[in-house]
Amino acid sequence: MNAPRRRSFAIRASLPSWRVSDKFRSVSAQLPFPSWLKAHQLDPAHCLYATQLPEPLALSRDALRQLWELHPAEFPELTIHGRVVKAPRWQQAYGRDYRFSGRVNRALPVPALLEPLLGWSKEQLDPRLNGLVLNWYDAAHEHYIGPHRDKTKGLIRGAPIVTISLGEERVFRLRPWKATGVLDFPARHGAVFVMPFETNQAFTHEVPHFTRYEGRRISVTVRAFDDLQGA
Ligand SMILES: O=C(O)CCC(=O)C(=O)O
Repeated sequence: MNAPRRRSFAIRASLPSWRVSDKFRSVSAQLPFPSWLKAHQLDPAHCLYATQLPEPLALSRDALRQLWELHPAEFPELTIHGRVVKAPRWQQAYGRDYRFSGRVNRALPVPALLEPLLGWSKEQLDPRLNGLVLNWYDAAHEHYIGPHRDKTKGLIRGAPIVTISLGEERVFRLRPWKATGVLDFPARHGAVFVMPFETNQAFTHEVPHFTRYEGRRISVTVRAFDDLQGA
């Protein structure tokens, strides 16, 4: 067994400072999202909303280490352009199966550690949110997620996709679908991004790897799975 890596989970508890070009600075919150979410206008019709996880929900270093240990042993397989490849990160669904790229990530029961995050998301953001998908990124393995739009089949139409970042800061990068441009948002420990359904259709999102990274990040994504629709 490997010795624990001391440098993991270096958490910076600073407030977000958004590095989005002035042209796209926050304009206004659009209903139905709560007014305490900060709206970042991406184009005239689409926003990404953001906030910081409330202090009582912030996971301690010990809790983060426990969460890290939950990652599966194997990398999930993806089919990209007809080829089966291993994803460059670990992934696990909790509460609801997650179907993507022709595969099904069979859900495990939601662990007690994650229940407060799901509960908060439902109570504060959208009561339809019902399932979690975690991604574990280890900079030592150059983990990342490439540009993609979340598949909407199996999701409740109109419900947002929530991403909670834990651990090392990364960049959450958006690009307009079939157009040029990049919008970067710092995904710090405790950052919460709320992506409206329509924003997911109009923009890709990704979490790139850069050589400056040396720690570990976990993203807790919260979605509204349509139990009646199934696969
Ligand atoms: O890790 C993240 O912040 C994004 C995860 C993601 O894009 C996904 O699960 O589809």
